[in-house]
Amino acid sequence: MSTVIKALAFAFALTVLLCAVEASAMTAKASSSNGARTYQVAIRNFAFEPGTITVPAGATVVWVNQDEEPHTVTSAGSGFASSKALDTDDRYEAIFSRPGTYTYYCSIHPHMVGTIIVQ
Ligand SMILES: [Cu+2]
Repeated sequence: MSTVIKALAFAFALTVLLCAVEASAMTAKASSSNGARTYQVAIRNFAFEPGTITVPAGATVVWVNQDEEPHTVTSAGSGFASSKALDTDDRYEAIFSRPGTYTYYCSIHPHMVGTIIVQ
């Protein structure tokens, strides 16, 4: 194979690869903007902030532990799945598809409580 043909083959392969990467990036963007909304709750200074949030049905709630101590997001009922212990900067997500009031607490520090109201 001549050097020119090799160079052309490489350029073609690179173009195909870049197109594939771009296509997958577009797919990821489309799937994250399909109407579902994400709400963040910080875990900071041994408290959930905000302590109570109201979200639409289908929303995703993301907790982020900003403390140096581990915390959990533990459902007070069976309304949603509880987290494991979250270390500093760990995130935990839950999707709330049904309207209702969901209370939760930290199993390590049970005085830490929070409420998700799903409308
Ligand atoms: Cu805690």
